[in-house]
Amino acid sequence: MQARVIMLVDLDYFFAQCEEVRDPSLKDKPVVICVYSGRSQDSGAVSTSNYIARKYGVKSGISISLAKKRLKEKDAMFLPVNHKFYGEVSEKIMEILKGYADRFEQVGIDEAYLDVSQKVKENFEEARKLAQKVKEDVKIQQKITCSIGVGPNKLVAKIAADIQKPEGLTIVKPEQIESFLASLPVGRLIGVGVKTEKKMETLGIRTIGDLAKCDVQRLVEVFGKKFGRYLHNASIGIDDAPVQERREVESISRISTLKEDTRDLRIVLEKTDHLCEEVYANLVQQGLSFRSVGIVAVMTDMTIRSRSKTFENPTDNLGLIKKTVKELFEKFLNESELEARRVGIKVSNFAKKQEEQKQITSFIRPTRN
Ligand code: DCP
Ligand code: CA
Ligand code: CA
Repeated sequence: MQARVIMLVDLDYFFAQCEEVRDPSLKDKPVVICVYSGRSQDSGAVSTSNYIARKYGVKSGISISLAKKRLKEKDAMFLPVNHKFYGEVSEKIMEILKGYADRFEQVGIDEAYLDVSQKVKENFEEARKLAQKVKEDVKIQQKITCSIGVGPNKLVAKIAADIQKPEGLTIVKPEQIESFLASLPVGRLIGVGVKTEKKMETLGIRTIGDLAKCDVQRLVEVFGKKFGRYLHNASIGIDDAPVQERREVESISRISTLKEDTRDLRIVLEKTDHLCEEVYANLVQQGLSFRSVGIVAVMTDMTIRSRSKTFENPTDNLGLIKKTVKELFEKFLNESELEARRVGIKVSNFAKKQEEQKQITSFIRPTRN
C-alpha cells in the first residue's frame, strides 16, 4: 500500500465560536451555549463553551445551573443553541476544505478527514504547509479557527488534532508514531471509554505505550477477538480505514430491552425518553432536522411492530420527538394484546438545517408502516 497523508480538521469550540463571529464583543468573555430542556428556567445542559469559560470548568455536558454557579459575576454570556446558523457556517467551511483534498470525509458538524497524499506528493513537510494554508483560508473566509492533525492514517491524524487545541497544528510522521502515542493515556483512542479504561487499569495498562507492550492474545482474551485486535493495532498506530465520502444517513435509531415485559406506557416511556435524548444528541452532532418520528417494539413472541408519523416540515425539536413517541406508544399499546420486550425509536426523513423552511407549521399528517 502507498504511503498516505491524512489530515483531520476540527473546528475550535465550534458552536461558541460561531456566536463570537456573529458578535465579536463576546470574544473576551466566557460564552456558554446551552440546550435548555424547558422544564424550569435553567434546566438543561451545556452544549459547548469558549476557552475562557473552560478555564472555570465550564464544558460540554455539565448542567446549566452548575455553569452559572461557576461563572457567577464573571460577565458570562449564556446563549441558546442555534443549529441552523451553525449548520450554515459548517457547510461553508466544509466546501472550503473539500477544495484542499484528494478525498474528503465529513464526520459530524465540525470535523472532516482530508486525504491529501497526492496533493502533497506523500511529503509531510508539504502537508504542514498545506495545513497552514487551510487554517488561513478558513480564518479569512469564515473567521473561524481550527485545529489540525496530520498523520499517515485517520487514527493518528485524529489523535494529533486533539492533542493541541485551540489553533493547533500537530504533524506525526510515520517514524514518529510510536513515540507520539507511547505516553498518551489509552482514553485518547477512539472506542476506549471509561469502562474499558478501568478494565485496562486492572491489567496495569494506562498509556497507549503500555497497551502496545501487551500481548495481542491477552487483549483478545480480555476484550474479545474484534475489539482486542483493534486495540492492538490502534496502540501501534495501525489503521487502514480509507477516507471516503459518507453515504448520507437515512435514519438514526436506538433500541433497548425493558427491565420487564410490559404494556405499561409509563415504563415504556421511562426507557424511550432516554433513547430520544440519545438520538437527539446524534442529530445535533450531524446538523440534521427530521420530518418523521417512529417507534418500534419487539413483542414477547419476538415479532417486531413499528409505527411512525411524518410531519409537513422538517424540525429539530427534542420535545416533539418525545411527544410523538408518547402518542405513538399510547395508541400502539392500547391496540396491542401482547407485552413489549424491547422498545426503540427512530427519526428519519432528514433535511440539512439550512434547507429548513423558516416558518414551521405544525400540521401533522400521520402515516403508518
Ligand atoms: N456538542 C454538543 N454536546 C456535546 C459535545 C459537542 O452539543 N456533548 C456540539 C457543540 C460543539 C460541537 O458539537 O461545538 C463540536 O464538538 P467538539 O467535541 O468538537 O467540541 P468543540 O468544537 O465545542 O470544542 P473543541 O475546541 O474542544 O473541539
Ligand atoms: Ca471542535
Ligand atoms: Ca469535533
